[in-house]
Amino acid sequence: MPQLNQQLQLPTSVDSFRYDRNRLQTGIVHLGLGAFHRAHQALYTNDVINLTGKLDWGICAANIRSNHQLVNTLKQQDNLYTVTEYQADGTPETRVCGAIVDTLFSRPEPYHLLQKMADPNTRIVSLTITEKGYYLKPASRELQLDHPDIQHDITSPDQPYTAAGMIVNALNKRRKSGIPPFTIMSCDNIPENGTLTRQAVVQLADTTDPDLALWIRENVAFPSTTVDRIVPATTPEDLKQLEDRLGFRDGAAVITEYFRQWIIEDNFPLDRPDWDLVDGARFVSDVRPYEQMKLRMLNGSHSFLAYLGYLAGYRTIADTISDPVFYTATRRLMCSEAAISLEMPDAVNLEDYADQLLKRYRNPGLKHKNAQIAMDGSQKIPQRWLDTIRWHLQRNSNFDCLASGVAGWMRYITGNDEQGQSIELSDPMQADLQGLFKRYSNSPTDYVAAVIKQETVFGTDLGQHPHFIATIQEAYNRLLKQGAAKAVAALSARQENS
Ligand code: NAI
Ligand code: CS2
Repeated sequence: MPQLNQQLQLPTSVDSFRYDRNRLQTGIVHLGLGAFHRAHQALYTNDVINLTGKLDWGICAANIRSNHQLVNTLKQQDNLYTVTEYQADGTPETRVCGAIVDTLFSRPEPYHLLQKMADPNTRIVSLTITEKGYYLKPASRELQLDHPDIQHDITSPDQPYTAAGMIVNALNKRRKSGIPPFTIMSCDNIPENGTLTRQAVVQLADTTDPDLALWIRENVAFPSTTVDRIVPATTPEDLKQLEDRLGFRDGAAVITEYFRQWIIEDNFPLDRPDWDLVDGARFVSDVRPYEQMKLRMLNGSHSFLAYLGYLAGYRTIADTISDPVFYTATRRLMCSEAAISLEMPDAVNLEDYADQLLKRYRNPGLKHKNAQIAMDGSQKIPQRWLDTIRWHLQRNSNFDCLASGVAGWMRYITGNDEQGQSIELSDPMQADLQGLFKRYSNSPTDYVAAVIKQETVFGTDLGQHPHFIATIQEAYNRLLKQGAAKAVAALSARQENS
């Protein structure tokens, strides 16, 4: 079976880039070369280059922690890969993305990556390093200064491990050589992702070089972005299916939906590609309303479906949402609990947004695993659920669906499902959380109270809030007694004003 590379004659059904890729220069260094970057920012950039013919925004994409194999695969394929987009009816369309010109893996030696970041042609450093890659405490959003990886970057700033450490090092090089700083663009699902990235970078720089920290604060742009496109992890079965359909092998293929959206704060002192020439991308002065809408309605309902759906025996979002009680409860979470907490510009209709999301979740082409979304819950739930719950607590209004979500997460992280089968967990706080479960295994009420006392996730307020604690304890006990399917059925049957 032939492999995708620059020499391969593509079948006519596969669209490709229309620019002279050999002349493409690197203008962007991306950290976190995962599925999402390939299906979103890299493809947007590819499409802009197609439209404008400007060849100075090629991407050097790097992994700094995991996914070394992907870097090797892309190198073997001349950094080419396919993106398969599924229409809502399940029809796939495949095209080749050419925007990535170089790929790097930074361990054990970050020298080449740091040089690339310090290069004057690099004008943007973008990030999709997952929520935990920022090393911020999820509730207080302070840098975890005592984390071993951050400690490493404080004591060995020339051999950094973390994205913040790499950025501090490269900005220092540029400052010393009189090269203007690159713009740093986070594309992760964290609130005010530009502001939080700045917080991590400045706080880290401050520990070793306060002058540099001040210079970063005054000179470096950290635009926030809201990103949206559902991109499940590609499975070996996906690759095999593609191979059978296309007649060539692509070990770096990504599968996604047709929908894509990118709302970007327009703050790029060294310029940027005109991403807004492509459908779904927009430059704005303030992304916050869109970001809250997306985090609370999309990501909030995703996590609800992931934990409770998994416990009820479903393995993918599409399967979970095809159960009518999950559909109704999820719509209720979106419209009656999340949407009412949002203040949006007039043109945005949140009921339409909810219905569009529910349609996207049903896409038969996407096998988005509940277990993938369930990962790293301790880093995700503050922005997806807890801020909305605080809104309800202030108004004494109903948040039963969100409370069931929190209870579902607490049940999921015990590591065993409702049939007693073990769940493969992945969360940076896993050891602490499992420790609490073992300690309070005889008392669900104490277990719930002890988890809520974790200030890293729940802040200093929720652990002191009797109504919050009682509501989650009740939801957790209901889940233990009835199981997830019945608990969700009860949510879906509830009268709107009860
Ligand atoms: P992925 O698993 O394919 O890639 C994760 C990337 O993060 C890898 O490159 C990995 O090396 C890197 N990473 C993990 N931990 C890190 C750390 N501590 N420091 C530095 N890098 C680290 O995941 P995918 O799909 O690319 O998603 C990544 C992020 O993109 C998500 O966490 C989310 O914030 C954002 N995103 C993802 C969407 C999706 O549907 N997949 C859609 C919207 C946003
Ligand atoms: C998902 C998101 O993995 C998760 O936690 O909720 O990555 C989701 O697919 C995207 O935010 C959609 O834009």
